[in-house]
Amino acid sequence: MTIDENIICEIQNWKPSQLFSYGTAGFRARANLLPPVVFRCGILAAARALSVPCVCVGLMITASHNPSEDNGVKIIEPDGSMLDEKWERIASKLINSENPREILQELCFEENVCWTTDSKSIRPAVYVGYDSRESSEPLSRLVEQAVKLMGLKYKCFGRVTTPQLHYFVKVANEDGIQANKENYFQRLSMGWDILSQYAFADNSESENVFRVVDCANGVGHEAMQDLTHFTKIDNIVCVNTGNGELNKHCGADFIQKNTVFPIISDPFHIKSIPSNALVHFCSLDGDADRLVYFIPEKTEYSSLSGSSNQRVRVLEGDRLSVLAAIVVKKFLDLLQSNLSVGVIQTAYANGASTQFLKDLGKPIQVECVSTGVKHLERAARRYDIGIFWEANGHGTILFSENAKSFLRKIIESTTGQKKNAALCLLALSSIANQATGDAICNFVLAESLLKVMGWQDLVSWESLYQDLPNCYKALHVQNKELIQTTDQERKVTAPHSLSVVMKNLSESNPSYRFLVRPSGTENIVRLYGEGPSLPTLKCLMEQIETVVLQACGTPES
Ligand code: G16
Repeated sequence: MTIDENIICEIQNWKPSQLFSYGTAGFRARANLLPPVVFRCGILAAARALSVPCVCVGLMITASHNPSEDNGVKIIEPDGSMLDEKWERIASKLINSENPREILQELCFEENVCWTTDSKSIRPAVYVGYDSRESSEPLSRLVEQAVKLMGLKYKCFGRVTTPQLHYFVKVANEDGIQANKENYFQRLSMGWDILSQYAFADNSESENVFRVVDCANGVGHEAMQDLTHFTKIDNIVCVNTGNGELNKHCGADFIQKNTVFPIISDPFHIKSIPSNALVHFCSLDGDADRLVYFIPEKTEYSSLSGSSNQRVRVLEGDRLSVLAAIVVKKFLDLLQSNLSVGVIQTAYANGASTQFLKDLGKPIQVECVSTGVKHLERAARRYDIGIFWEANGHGTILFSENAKSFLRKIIESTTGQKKNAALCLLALSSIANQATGDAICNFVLAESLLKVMGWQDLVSWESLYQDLPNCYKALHVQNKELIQTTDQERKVTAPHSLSVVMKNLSESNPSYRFLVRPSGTENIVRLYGEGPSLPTLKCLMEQIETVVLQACGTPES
């Protein structure tokens, strides 16, 4: 099939000045380097939409937790999940190619992409959304150009969170409904209302609980505002609503990695909270797909607003997994069901959380997979109910069709406790984003789960188990790609010197565990370790750090 020469010509005009690779969550770089990447991604998203029967695919412009001067682009599959791995490889090839004609032709033969723009048949759409970065809206106009050049429909949702766009794509394809923010929030609200009726009844709320949400000065603030409009959740106080810099000294990634209280750029909000209130603090990241909770060590929180070195204890993704698993199990035990439940973690999960989950026993099964939402999600979908969270706060609970129809049957055929348990589980499936991990949904989810457990403060949740002492480091090196891993990233296979040192250290210190891997979103190597004694751990990690720097080179100053 001949490809329209205009398409070839335009793609050739947009050639990136450096090599890019489709990383953990798409292409990311300084925003000024991205226009050619984004244009070519627009073409690729259109090609993906043409390769399968679908209503639409998605394209999100965001660099999530990365600094405000960065940006990024990622494509969303028709079912709302992350881009298929085969297409990730095609994306990297197309973005870097000197000869895009060849790759486009390959797509005709291998992926059935029909490139003619004069087709009378209904063309699918590319749904586009972007975060609050200054560079995002201008980049979206390049996607529009590319998608229209391909003869596809372009539908822009403007500023939305990444998980909202995943949701819009999923429901447009699978439920055939008009995807919009209203039905996104109505589902959340419906879930909360059902739980309020059937599961919260006996904990006379508490309206002394305040929920302080650090919005990372990102697009999550707009979604939180909509949430307060659509749901009956009381006492939500949003901070870092956009007066300060995106992700700078605030947001989920900053809190999780630094364990300090965020700098709050609009402290007047927090000062209005009564001094005797119980406060749930949590942080979203820049595109609101991650959520972590935290407990400040200092209790006079109203004086914390400007401080940057006040320590906090973080309740990260592992804790959300554990909370979800306990509640799901509690309801399932009432139903005496045979539904399978998997909890999926990565090697960053604290070993104490893994042990706690294993000790919960049937029906909970625990699995470890490589970093990246796509790996966790794929594993979670193998269970009737799949709970997945990365330690950094990405995650959700996925309910299979089998699980939902089982619950519906129980609701129709029983009464009393059993019926209520099924209603509550179905309500959880309406709250948890079924396309991908979502900080806004997870805020409602966590607040619901805490209420189901009857816990007003975060300490009850925290006290479930004690984290093993752990340590995280980000290392700047010359060439992070030299590091290769296997066994869900738990073993290093290259460089040889590093793999030998890590093997020896692990063998001589069996109660310690280490993880070294190149980040797929930043130009760093991530080091994680845990074990019974923090001083020993730090000392062992220093040895690893030295070898990483020797093997991968220290960056040129
Ligand atoms: C992205 C991915 C996550 C991953 C994180 C860090 O998150 O979606 O699955 O855990 O990057 O990845 P890496 O360690 O490879 O840098 P986000 O929130 O930045 O989109």
